[in-house]
Amino acid sequence: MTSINNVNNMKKALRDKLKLSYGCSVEEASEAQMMRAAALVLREIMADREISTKRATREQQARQVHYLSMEFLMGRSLMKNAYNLGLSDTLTKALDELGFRAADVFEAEPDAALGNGGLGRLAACYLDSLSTLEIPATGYSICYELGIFRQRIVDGEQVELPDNWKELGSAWLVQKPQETETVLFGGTLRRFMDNGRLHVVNEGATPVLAVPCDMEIAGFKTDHVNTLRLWDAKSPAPLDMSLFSQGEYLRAVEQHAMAETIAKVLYPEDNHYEGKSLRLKQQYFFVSATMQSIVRKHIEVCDTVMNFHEKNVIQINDTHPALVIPELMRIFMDDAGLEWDEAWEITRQSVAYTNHTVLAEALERWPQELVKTLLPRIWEIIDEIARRWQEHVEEFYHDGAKTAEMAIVWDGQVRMANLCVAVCTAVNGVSALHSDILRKDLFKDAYGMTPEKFQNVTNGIDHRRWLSEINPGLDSLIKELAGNDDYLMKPLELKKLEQFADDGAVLDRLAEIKHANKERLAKHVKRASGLVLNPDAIFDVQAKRLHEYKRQLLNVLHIISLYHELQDDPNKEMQPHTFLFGAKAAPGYAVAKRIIHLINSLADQINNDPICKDKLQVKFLENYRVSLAEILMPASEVSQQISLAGKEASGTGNMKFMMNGALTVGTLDGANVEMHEVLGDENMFLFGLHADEVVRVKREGYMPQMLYNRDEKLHRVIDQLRWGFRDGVSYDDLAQRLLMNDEYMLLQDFASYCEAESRMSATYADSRAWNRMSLLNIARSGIFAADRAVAQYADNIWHVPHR
Ligand code: 26Q
Repeated sequence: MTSINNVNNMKKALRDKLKLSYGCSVEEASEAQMMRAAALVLREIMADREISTKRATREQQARQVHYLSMEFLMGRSLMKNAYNLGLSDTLTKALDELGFRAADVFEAEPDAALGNGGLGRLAACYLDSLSTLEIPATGYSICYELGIFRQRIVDGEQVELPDNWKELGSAWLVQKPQETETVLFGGTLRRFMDNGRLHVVNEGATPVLAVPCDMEIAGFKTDHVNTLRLWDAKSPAPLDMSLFSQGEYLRAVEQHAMAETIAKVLYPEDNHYEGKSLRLKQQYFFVSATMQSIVRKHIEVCDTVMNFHEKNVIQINDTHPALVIPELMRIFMDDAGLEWDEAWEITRQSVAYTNHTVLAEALERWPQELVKTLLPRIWEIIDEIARRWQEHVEEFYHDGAKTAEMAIVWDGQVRMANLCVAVCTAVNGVSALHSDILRKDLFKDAYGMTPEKFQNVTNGIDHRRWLSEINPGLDSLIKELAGNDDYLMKPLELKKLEQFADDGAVLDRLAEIKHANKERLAKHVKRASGLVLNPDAIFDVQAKRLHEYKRQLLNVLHIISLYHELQDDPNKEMQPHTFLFGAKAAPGYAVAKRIIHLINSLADQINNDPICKDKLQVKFLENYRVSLAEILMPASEVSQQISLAGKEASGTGNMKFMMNGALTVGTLDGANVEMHEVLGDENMFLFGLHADEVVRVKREGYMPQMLYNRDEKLHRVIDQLRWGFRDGVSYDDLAQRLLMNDEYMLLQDFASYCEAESRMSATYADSRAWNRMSLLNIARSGIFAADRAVAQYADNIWHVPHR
């Protein structure tokens, strides 16, 4: 292998790859071709290291982590891999010298958007830390042909387009057909005795082939390279005519149809469960392929499954891969010949579960009949686990209500969260408050039985990507002030910045960096939509999936009230304010789509009203995604984290904003609580009810109409929704929703929110105070690094050593 250590041999390697895979010269190559050539150059380095890493793991028989997730929201990889391999400057220079604009080559890479939002992006950040901390680990998911849809805004409304990413994005994927697994669906069970043992076989099942597409995951400042294994679905039977003549026509077509659809598309719902049979097929497909592959490799090394739990730990990312539990039992009993009790002990000690939501509508409950027909053997095993669990609970509590609450199978449904809680060795939430709610509310009875199972691991983000890579100005300043780049491996070193909190020159430079990043974003927005953002206005940003509990609508209500103030007094002195939104709505979530339309109607009104000139702007950024977040975060000054307290499990966008120096306007929800712990009241803008107050007010009877009648400003804002704006669209439906029910208590928190926003604006006017707060936010953001979170999983849940 060519070792690449300078610009010249990088240039040569790029030329060679272009020649080999496209038969073209540098002069003839497009940006996309150059991007793929660069990917090949880096992959060659990573492939060698991946092989060595695997060999070392095998030889040491080290305990391995298997991170199962229906989503990995990877985004782009070229810059990331170059960065981790210590080659980003070399690559950038080489591309420049070959006559390319390096930025254009990086931008030619499509996002690998195999996820909806927080949960998927978290999995991607953790892969980076797993490699960097030198933990032997593999991620597993589905190689969806279509990632999260591309969003277009047409006449103010969201339109979904297919995200065909693989054509160009497959630069990072290596097919491993020799490691194909077969997954069985349907069929009927037959039992027979042989050698005094009961055997179970599935006859007439529909097989689907699972073909691995692997992606190498390089760590930072290490040769350790892990793998992300994405399973592609293929039909075992080619649709050929010879089969038809044998009367196998329907069977062949069915097999094909099944294989064709399974890996077709990522479900675009986020924090919402729908009992679609294709979704269940996807889950079992990737879980079964993964577990067969893991057990096979384990036996190759250890010759027995009896020590499986000592050498492997399976992390279940939300309940979506929960079928690993019955699938492992099935493999141990039906394939490896263990008895129930043996299989149970090994399974139990191998699995750990992370919960990511407490919203009732997001908890998976599969119809028992669906599980039974699609996965007959899995159903039997679940049913038996459920029966034994129920016995155990009855024995412990002697309380029918609790038995019902905690049941795994109840009322014709399989409750996946209860299955995970009953079986797993560890159950964790993703922020202090969220883990507390799991213990005291959602899983309180299970907590009463096994309190030691319940843990917290507050989420973290890949700070190398989300600060160093995407905000080079800030990265340089930090390194210069520290005199080293230690923060890259030790994020808590950011703390050292605090000594510059009162250094005017440093604060000025921080402000300059932010301003330059704002101009960069403004340029991007101008190119994409024509709107000219005012770079001297506060960039006040809410970027996250659109969901009622996240309360984008509360943000809108406040903007309308500011607009009213301007209408009442067009000469009013006010801090210029630019509100930015980025959000995808699930295609079937009508209310969320209405809110997007509303934001666009409001933007149209405000951006075209002369009284708002140089004072107020609103912009909905189309197609929010990882690569857009990478431009947005460094340019943001205010981070909106305004969910109703108790609803947002953690949030991770909040951490990205903070790390890039934005100040938070937020409720005490999710990880905002930990942010508040390190920042204090004086370095963020808190408002709204606390989680326990939400519960109390709801219990005592919440009456949004009273608030509407009592608060004049609020009254006028709600009425404005009814009349709508200059495009003539009425939002009476949204107004009614707030007045009649207001499930997420927007009206309750409205006054407090307006007050926090005006405190924030007043602070912004004092740029010295603002920049000081911004610096302290960056300095104290180190605890939100994924390295810290993954180290906690390693120490407390997986029990594996790490760097
Ligand atoms: C389930 C069944 C059928 C179809 C779709 C789904 C589904 C898909 C995605 C359910 C939930 C999700 C995603 C949830 C999610 O992203 N949760 C977020 O996880 C983050 C990482 O822990 C937290 O920071 C956020 O607070 C949480 O909302």
